[in-house]
Amino acid sequence: MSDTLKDLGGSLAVANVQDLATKELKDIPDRYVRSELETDDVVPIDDSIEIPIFDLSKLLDEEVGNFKELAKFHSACQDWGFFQLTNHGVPEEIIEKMKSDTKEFFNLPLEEKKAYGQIPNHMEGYGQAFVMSEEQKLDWGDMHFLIVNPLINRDMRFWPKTPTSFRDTMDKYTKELRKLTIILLGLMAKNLGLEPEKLTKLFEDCIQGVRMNYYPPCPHADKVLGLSPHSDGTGLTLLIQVNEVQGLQVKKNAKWVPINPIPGAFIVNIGDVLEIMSNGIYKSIEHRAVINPLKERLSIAAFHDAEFGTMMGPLPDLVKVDREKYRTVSQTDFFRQVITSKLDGKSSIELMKI
Ligand SMILES: O=C(O)CCC(=O)C(=O)O
Repeated sequence: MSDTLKDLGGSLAVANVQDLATKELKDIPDRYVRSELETDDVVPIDDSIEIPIFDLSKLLDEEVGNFKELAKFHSACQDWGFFQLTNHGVPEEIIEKMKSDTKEFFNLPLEEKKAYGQIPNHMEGYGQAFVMSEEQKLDWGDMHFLIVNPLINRDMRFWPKTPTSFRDTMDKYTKELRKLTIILLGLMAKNLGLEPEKLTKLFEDCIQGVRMNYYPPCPHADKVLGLSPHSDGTGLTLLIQVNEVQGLQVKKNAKWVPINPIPGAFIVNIGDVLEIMSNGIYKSIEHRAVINPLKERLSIAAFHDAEFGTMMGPLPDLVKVDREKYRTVSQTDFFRQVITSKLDGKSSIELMKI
């Protein structure tokens, strides 16, 4: 059994998009042009459809009687797989520092960032994600990915030294997010009719990875995608936008619904691992990032996965009450499948379905 994500696979090296965007391109290189955007159905941003919003203090307030709120939370995890979370308890100054350090990192000269570049067959570092073939369409964005927890799995070669506060900021930020993840999983477990520890103990020393995304503006924004449609091949994702540029969209009833982030809130989503563990009661939802024609956009996604060595399959208590809907595989096999596939909607989890 693997206790590392090293050498499970990596992405092919492709052009740096931040750099490409500084060149006065007459036309967008063909590999970035996404013809599907011409026919995709996108819900207007001012439409009344929006992902559910929860106030964590209300979800936790047993004195006031949080049954109704918890019931709404359960439905949101079943129907949307996405929600915004306010009053989450993560100190604002830690979030703001994480945002400013991330911004400063992407503002470094290219050569400095490349010192933390991806290496073959490995998923961490600065570069692009999930490029598996020379023919594959490319995303209009760069990213920097780090494994942050378990602490022993940190590979400091990829951790920026500039800004000088980056390492400490990342440490503080992700510690807060691990605590928040356990709180949310405890609520989900209760809603699934489980003793909370049946789920939370699997995530105690969770595998936590952070992807910082940088999407440069593009004069042909309607032709490119910042991040291809995908569901997260992990447990729970907590995302913040670094600046106020909209770009995240989730798929609901075959339409793309833009998310309007609430300042200070986390955007939370269920990943494939929670869909599998909940035996399909909760859903991981396809999402993507679009590009702004004039402004850069930055986001920080923190992924939380069960501890190393956890088998990937439905929780035993849930298959006592319903037929088993997903296969159970080793975590290494599961991760290898996720890491070595291009982002393609919910294709990875489809392979797990019985
Ligand atoms: O940039 C965004 O808003 C989406 C990021 C995302 O989905 C990811 O990093 O997996």
